[in-house]
Amino acid sequence: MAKDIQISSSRPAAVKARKRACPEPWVIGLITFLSLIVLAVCIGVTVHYVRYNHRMTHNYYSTLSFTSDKVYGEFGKEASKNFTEMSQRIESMVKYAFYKSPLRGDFVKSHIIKYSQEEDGVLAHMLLIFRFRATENVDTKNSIIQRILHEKLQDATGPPKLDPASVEIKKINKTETDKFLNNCCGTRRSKSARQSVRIVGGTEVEEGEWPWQASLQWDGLHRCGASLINSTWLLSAAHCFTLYKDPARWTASFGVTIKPLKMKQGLRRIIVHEKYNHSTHDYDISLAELSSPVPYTNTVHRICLPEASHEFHPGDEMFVTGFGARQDDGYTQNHLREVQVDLIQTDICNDPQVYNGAITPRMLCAGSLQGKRDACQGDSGGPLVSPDPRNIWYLVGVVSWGDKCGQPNKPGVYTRVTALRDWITSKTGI
Ligand code: 4AZ
Repeated sequence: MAKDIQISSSRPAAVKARKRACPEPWVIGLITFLSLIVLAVCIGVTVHYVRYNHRMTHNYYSTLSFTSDKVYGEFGKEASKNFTEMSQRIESMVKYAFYKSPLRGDFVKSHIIKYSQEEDGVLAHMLLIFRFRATENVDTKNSIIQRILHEKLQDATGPPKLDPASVEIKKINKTETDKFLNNCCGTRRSKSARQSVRIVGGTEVEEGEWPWQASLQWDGLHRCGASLINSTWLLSAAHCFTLYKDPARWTASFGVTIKPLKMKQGLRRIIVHEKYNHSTHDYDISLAELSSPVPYTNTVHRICLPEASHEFHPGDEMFVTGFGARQDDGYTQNHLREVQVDLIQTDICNDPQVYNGAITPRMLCAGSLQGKRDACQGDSGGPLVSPDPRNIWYLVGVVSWGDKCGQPNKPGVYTRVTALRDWITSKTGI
């Protein structure tokens, strides 16, 4: 009986609830219709936003003639101080010209790749890089760029004295642009937004970040680092070759991993500095000639050598890279690593509690007096590098020696490239 009462009293309520939960078909239709409209509008807005904001890189090869109080011979040599200063001046004049123009939001940078001598002046050869919106008509850009340079460079204050009317522009593709950049020394591709954590205390790098880094291998086993200074010469440390002298058993590999390697080359000749002293580590420098030239690519190309008179200063940005151990007595690493180091003044490095006078004029110290950031076994011969204001990278030092790795007051000691710059020229013509 109680059961009957329950059934009869609850059934009408359930029916009512079901009726309320089920909307009319036309309401369902309306909701679906409105949802589709909202979705279509969202997709439309997103597509428009992406299309409007998506930018494509466009590259141009441009020449510009100018005169200067300096003669061509003073600045025509790539990686010289005068080359850098002249390039910086012209690049900033060009940048300023675009900043005052309707293309200010599209201009990325200009990059001088070389100079050539003309009858009544000098021709600067440069790459111009823009990022245009996908919606823009790029066919008309050549003439706009040319006109802006004609007009806006008129009032650029020198020296040098530019001839804006001489500007010529040619659109080039990415492959051609890369080829020009890879032929220049010390260029790097901008790295992706990877956190730069800071060998000992370092971090693994991406392909192409340090394109001049080589691994020197004896019978296929990594022994030392080296730097590519042109398509046939590697610069390394003398001590890498003290026990192993036969070039036929050495190979040089390129790329961020030892296995698999990106490119491999045999050695034809090894030149060790005549004054290399094994016990003091003085003149710890060597040259290795490759059996055939390496073709330059985005991931394999040369570093610039500083002039003998160039001075690096504490506070300059510097990195050391290598496949060496992560700690004293550790293992060779299969993946290339980098670590940021500080240049340490020689008088501080020669302090009694540091290296007590062992640092000669052919050496420099870099790392940290607190320890941790350092090169280690297996990094020897590899590069210590620093960028100039144009972000072109120079070889400052060659990993040479140190008291263990990453110890406080025992920074890494490097062969000072500027001190042996003329020796490098005498052997290679570079
Ligand atoms: C080495 O034995 C070595 N901490 C290289 C660099 C340093 C120490 C040792 C610097 O190849």
